[in-house]
Amino acid sequence: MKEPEAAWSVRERAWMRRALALAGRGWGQTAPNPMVGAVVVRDGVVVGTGFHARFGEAHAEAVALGVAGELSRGADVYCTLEPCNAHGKQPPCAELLIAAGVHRVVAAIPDPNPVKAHGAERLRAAGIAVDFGLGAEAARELNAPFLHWAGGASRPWITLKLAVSLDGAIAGADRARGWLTGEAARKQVHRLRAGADAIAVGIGTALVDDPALTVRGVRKPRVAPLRVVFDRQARLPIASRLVRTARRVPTVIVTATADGAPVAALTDKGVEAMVAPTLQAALQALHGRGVHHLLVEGGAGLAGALLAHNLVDRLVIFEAPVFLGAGALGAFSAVPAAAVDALPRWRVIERRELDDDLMTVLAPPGA
Ligand code: AOF
Ligand code: ZN
Repeated sequence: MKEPEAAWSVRERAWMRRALALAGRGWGQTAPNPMVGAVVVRDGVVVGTGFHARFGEAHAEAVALGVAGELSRGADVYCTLEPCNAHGKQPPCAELLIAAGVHRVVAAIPDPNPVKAHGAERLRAAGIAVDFGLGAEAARELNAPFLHWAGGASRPWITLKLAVSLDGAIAGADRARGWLTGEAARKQVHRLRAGADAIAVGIGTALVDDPALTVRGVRKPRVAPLRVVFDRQARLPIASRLVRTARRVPTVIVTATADGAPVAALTDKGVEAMVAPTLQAALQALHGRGVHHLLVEGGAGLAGALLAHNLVDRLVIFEAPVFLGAGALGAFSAVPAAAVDALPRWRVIERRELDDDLMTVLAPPGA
């Protein structure tokens, strides 16, 4: 549902946009908590800004109020999330806002965390006006994995990322893999990785690419994402990069059975074997061990399985201006056939040019 953004003034929207941009500076640092930003405005002037910089550290409102100091009295505060209402690692922001004597709070979305929620009620009881909804769509998008988890989901939020050619392929006829996209797109992939709790590939991709699945060239996340290979028969080579570094970066294979020499050889090198009979069971198991955001990086088989079962929450396509031509491996060749007169349309959330590549972020039909 679209929020009635028009109900807000241009300046209000700008202040919330600023709060959202501030929130984004916590990218990769706040999980399993959300990213939050806050802007304190007094007489039309921004007098304090803040964001939740790292899990366990000060909340956005506390930082922003600290910057504003005495100027907080009578001010309006723009928050990307409802101010919290209970002691956790940090004191309740609602209390800080009341003590600071603010006039009004504008929050993009409610806090779904039952332990911390209802800050708005507390603020209103203290005579502070609270409005919701400004910037809600962007706030929900920024913290989608957190909201998905807090909403009671039993599997991780899943982002499927694929780099494709103009003809929608991920590999040429010889099936050799190489980089299709340029430097800027690659950097964006590493940023995506930094925002995920785990990064997964299918065994086919692991065998052909020998990927490292680590975060490089961007700010390191607070916790290195878990590396996951969907590998029913435990075919991941002992000499692969993933296995060679498994003692340094946690690495899991999802297998059909824990028995047999191949699994034993891998676990001996520090790889964890997660036994799951189905894709759904695997996702549930990953969720159970704290993976709220799973980034899947291919290949075509795993992508097809996820799409066939409606398990993709966001699709991120990096399209490079190249052709892979006849006999190429289509990125979506494993997706079930569809009828042309009833094609559900994906919703475009963002399109961005990255040098001469094009990134498109999509939400599934109906979501
Ligand atoms: C806010 N402002 O900046 C953030 C909030 O353990 P704690 O005390 O850090 O609390 C974490 C919870 O607080 C988190 O799950 C979410 O509900 C809320 N996050 N709330 O008012 C903030 N980061
Ligand atoms: Zn708080």
